[in-house]
Amino acid sequence: MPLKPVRYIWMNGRFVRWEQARIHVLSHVVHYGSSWFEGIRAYATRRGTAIFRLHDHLRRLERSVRMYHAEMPYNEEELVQVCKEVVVRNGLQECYIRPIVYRGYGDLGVYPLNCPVEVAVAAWEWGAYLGAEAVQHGVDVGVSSWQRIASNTMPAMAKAGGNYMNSQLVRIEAARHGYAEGISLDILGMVSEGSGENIFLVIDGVLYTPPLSASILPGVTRHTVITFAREEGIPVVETVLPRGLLYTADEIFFTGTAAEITPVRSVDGVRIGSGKPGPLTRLMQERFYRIVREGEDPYGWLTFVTRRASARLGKLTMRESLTDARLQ
Ligand code: PPE
Repeated sequence: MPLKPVRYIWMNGRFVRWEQARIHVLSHVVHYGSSWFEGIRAYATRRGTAIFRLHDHLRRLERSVRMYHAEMPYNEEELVQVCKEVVVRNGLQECYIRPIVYRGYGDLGVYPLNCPVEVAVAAWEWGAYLGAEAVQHGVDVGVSSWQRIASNTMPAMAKAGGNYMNSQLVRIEAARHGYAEGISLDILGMVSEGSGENIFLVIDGVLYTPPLSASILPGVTRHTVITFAREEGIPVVETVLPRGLLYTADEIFFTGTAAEITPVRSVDGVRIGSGKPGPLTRLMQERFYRIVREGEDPYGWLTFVTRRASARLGKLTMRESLTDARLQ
């Protein structure tokens, strides 16, 4: 999917034209993968455009940065404001928002702490992540020969640029084998996650998902699904899952901001359930779309990007803009 440019990207305190949002080739991040990012979706709900779980994504971003001894130059409230403005100024109704923090230009060599920590927030229209039919009909996936990074190599819990070197290998291999996505096992051979999604298995009415100790990213969508399931009275078990379960589960689905809730139709050519999205997967999708399409928000997960939208809801959640000096 080639990027479709919009007008502005926010970079280090101001909006610049999309084409001008550049960094120096000797920036630390280019050489050593030193970046941390988020992927967030804004939806055109019936009540106006709203960003899904913005605060939770920004909190994870701050933690990712902190794990690498860096400090966020902007606080959560500032970045909330910036994310909203990026959507509004680009006239986007529904989009993907990408805040990225990186070590910039100034010093080179592995030791990173003398480089500036910089921040940019971009947004663009991004359709279905695993193919147009994926959410509806499910995807065919394979177990990767690449294992997921281990707890004592790099923290999988941090959404760091460098981690995605591992994800890229998984994704390339999957594509070579004709799969939409690959599933990584951790170094003990237990199920970990997709290259860009968390994974859930349904077995005899119980929802299983790997724990943080299986080198997963603590996904916001994963948490969303766990919340729904508990409310529905469906038992949720976070535990280590041996590979064999991937071939015998009644249902399997991926969760992620980009992938949303995508059913898995087969693993390594073995059909999952009937080969069609199962009832629990469907229920989770329904609950999810009720929030992001209908704009129902019992959990306070939606941040409406305009005053009108939030006013219509009877709560004026939008603060005054950050000073224009900062955002111009
Ligand atoms: N695991 C990984 C490795 C991952 O990259 C993601 C998100 C998740 C789990 C799910 O996390 P969450 O989005 O909070 O539910 N992957 C993002 C990046 C995809 C990309 O290609 O870039 C995403 O879905 O936005």
